[in-house]
Amino acid sequence: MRGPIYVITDPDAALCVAEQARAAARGGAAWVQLRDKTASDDDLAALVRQLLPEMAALGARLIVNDRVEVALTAGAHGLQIGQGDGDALAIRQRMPLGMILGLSIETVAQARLIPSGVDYIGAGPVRATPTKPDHATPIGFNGLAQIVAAAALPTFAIGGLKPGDASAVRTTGAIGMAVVSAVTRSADPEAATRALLAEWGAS
Ligand code: TZP
Ligand code: MG
Repeated sequence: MRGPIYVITDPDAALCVAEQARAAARGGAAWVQLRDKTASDDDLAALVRQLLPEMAALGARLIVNDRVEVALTAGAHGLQIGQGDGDALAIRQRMPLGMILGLSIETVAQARLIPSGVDYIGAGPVRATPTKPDHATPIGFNGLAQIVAAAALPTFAIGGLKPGDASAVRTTGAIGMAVVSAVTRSADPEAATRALLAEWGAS
């Protein structure tokens, strides 16, 4: 797993999703996730196809949230699934070699039961966040450290993370941080991404 900054797009932010993805990748995000609960599969697949070469040229991996069929048909670099998005092992078996599978983890109990075939986990929310109104109970940095230890997989922290959090995240053993609003709601998403990356490097 390369690169600590993982930016997830928000269809409700001022900048369109494609421009959010480009700004994040230009700012040094190694991971860009398209997360849109309302776009049609066809529209999302078209966006993936459009962005894939651009993300690759900028050194970023393009991950699709939730939509297994979109990720597979459009050939995304990876897929992020949650606890309710289907059987990870069965999904892995449909994925081509080299495609990345991420799983969202909310509790230590879930972290102890990660199916094989998962490449990394997103653990959180660390803090409560309005970006995901239906989120699970926040785990805090202590909970994050427990999940990192239990999962024994590369772990990205997620949920309510802002500038100033890199050192606390790093201390837990997480390999990076995933953010939505800290980048997409910033006046300058590219600069915001670059600042998170610099902070991680200095922490
Ligand atoms: N999963 C857990 S929290 C979250 C997701 C997608 C949203 C994180 O958004 P923000 O704005 O970085 O708190
Ligand atoms: Mg999901």
